[in-house]
Order: sequence, then C-alpha cells, then structure tokens
Amino acid sequence: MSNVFECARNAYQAIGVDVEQAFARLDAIPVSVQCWQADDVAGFESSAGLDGGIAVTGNYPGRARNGDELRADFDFARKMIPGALRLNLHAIYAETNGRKVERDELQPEHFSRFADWAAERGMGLDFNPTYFSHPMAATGFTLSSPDAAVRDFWVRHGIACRKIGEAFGKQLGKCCITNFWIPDGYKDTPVDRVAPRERLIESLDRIFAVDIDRNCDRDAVECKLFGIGSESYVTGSHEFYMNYALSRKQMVCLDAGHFHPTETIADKIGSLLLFFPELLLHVSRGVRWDSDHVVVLNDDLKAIAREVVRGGCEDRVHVGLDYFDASINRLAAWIIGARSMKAALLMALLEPAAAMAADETAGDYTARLAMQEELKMMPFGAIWAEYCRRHDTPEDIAWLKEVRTYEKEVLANR
Ligand code: RNT
Ligand code: ZN
Repeated sequence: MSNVFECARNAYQAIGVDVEQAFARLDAIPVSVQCWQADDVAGFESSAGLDGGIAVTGNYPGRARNGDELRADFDFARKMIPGALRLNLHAIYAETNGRKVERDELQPEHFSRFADWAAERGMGLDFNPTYFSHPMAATGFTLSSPDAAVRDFWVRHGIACRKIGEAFGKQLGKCCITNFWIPDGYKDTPVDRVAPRERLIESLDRIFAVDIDRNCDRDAVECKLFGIGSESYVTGSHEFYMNYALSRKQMVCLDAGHFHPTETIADKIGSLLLFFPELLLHVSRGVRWDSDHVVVLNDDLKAIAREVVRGGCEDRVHVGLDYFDASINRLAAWIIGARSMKAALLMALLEPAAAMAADETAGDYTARLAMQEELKMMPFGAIWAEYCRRHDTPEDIAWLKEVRTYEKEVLANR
C-alpha cells in the first residue's frame, strides 16, 4: 500500500467516502466484454463480409482468426483489466470443426470450447443471435421480413440461441444474458411503418414462447435509431422495444450509440428501472454517424456509471461493452474500453452520494454544485492505481508495453 494511496484514501474519508467499501462494490460488478472487438465482427462462419448497417474500419494487423486465438487474446487482455469480466459471444463465433452448421441448427456443443474455457476461469458468458452477414438477411429484413420463410428461419435461430444461452448459464452457474439486435429497416422513407413492427412482435413472441430456465438465461431486446442503409426507418425503435419488453417481461438493452447525438442513455437508466427489474447496457461511444468508437473516460461514461451505482442499482444493471475498432491494436481497444468502464464505476462509487442527495432534497443546490465541482479535484488516480495493484493488473500505462510485446510475439505471426 503506497503513501500516495493512503493520503488519497484520507482525502476521500474527509468527504465521507469509504474507499474500501467502494472497492468491494466494484468487485461485484462484472463487465461483459464483447468478443467481436477481437476480429472486427467477422466470426468464424465464412468469409462473407460484415453487413447489417454496421461497419468496421481499419486494418491493424493480427486479428483473431479462430476460437483459440480469440481466447488467447482475451486471456492476455484480462490480465490488464482489474476486477470481474464476462465474455459476450455472438452466434457467428460457433466452432463447428469445419462443418457447415446453419444458424437455425446451432447447438450448445458448438460453443462448448468457449464454455469449458470460461468455466475454468470462473467467468460468465453472454450471448447474441447473429441477424446479419447472412444470405437470409440480404434484403435487410430478418424477423420483420414480409417473407414468412425468412421470418421462420430467424425465429428458429433465436430459439436456438436462447437454448445456447441457457446451457451457458447452467454450466457456469452464472445467468447468461442473450441480447436480440436485428438490423431491419429502410434506407428511404417507408409508406407503412406499422406492418414490419407487427411482424416483429409476432416473431419475437414465437421466440420467447419457448420455455427457458430464467435462472440460466434471460433475454434483452436492443433498439437503434438508424443504421447505415437504414437511415429512414428501423423496425426495432426505442418506443417499440420499450413497450414490447414491458408488456412481455423481457429486458431492454440500451446502447449508448443508438440515440440522437445529444441524447444520453444515462438519463434513461433510472426511469426504466422504475418499471423493469433489470436492464442491459451496451456501453459504446457515438461519434457523429458512428455508434461504435472505443469507450473512453468521458463525461458521458461517467454519467452512465453514476446512474448505475447511485441508489445501488448495480445488481439490476448488466454492464456490457459494444464497440469495434480495427484502426488500433484490438487488444488495446479492449483494455482501454474496459479499464475506462471500471474506472468510471469506481469514480461513481467514490462520491458521497447520500449526502449529496440530502442536500438536493433540502433544496441546497449551492452545496450540490460545490460538491460536484470538488469531486473533480479529488485524487482519483491514486485510488485507481491501488485497485489495479490489488488485482495484479498494471496500475498505469505500463499495460501498453505488455501489449507491444504480445503484438511482436503473437499478433505479428498471424
Ligand atoms: C449494432 C448493435 C449490436 C452489435 C453487436 C455486434 O448496432 O449495437 O449490439 O453491435 O451485436
Ligand atoms: Zn449494441
């Protein structure tokens, strides 16, 4: 324990914050890291390019090309990120021994290598059906397609994925969150905005009608404002899914990059928690038209983290990351985003939240503003460094040197 840390801890003590308690709470918040940052959302299925209105730019060398490489990369990245992690998988990461297995025929066995690996590490897994990069999604419509055969195929895929999620939960003893995002939408102004949504309700109802053990798998639906090629209309809009999820007792997934540019998901968290028992977050960073830049410790992220921990909602909010950047070292992208997320949560846990709320209730907005400003000057860096040390992870940018070595020794040979 360093002197610097002790001084910092005393400074927090002086404003009524117990650092050890903050550490303990942070330990209990796993962050679910998206596997798809490792390989530009390519997956192992085929060489067909990424579509669905999402795009990865950059060609940094060394992307993971198979499950072994992806798992090795994640094992390396984990050593640089303090605290509990989960891995978030997508259906296109099935390992089928070179056999073609259609998406509506996927089974838990196609993910058993990931599941066994996660079990050895005491780590939870999350899951996503993949409704893009597939001939059956070529029209831009899947679960809301006017073609019944297309809908049927994707309904079967959704059911198969829920069963895989259930198998993960059962094996790992940690409930899997299976998240449904579909790209469906129109480039140009539609005439009928309702019919695709009616079809989507019907498809989702069929998927969720299948009985799954809720202790092993629970499901979320993710809205989006627009995508590339679906600028004018997205079937799965915010209002659609919010009401769908509420009426069907499913979870909503809020992706930080899926709303109007000045809209933040931070303000939505508390409102939704009044009506939903739990929520899923896709923490991301929108930049102009793109929704998927690497997460950094900006005001938006800090605001999201505060809403998760204020009022002690961290056990009701599942924190996942969602971004993909191939223009920088992909492991560094993982590490930067996940460390930033953890740091934002720790920062939020280091606020005298109850006292600040009491000032607010008493109408003392002067004290409220003064404390908000004071918090910005607190010696957070020393507390973060200590948290990293206690988890045997680099306390500073020393992690980058390790990434460089891994880049030379492993990534360069791919
Ligand atoms: C796309 C959604 C979705 C995807 C992943 C790969 O806009 O955010 O969550 O990023 O499923
Ligand atoms: Zn997302």
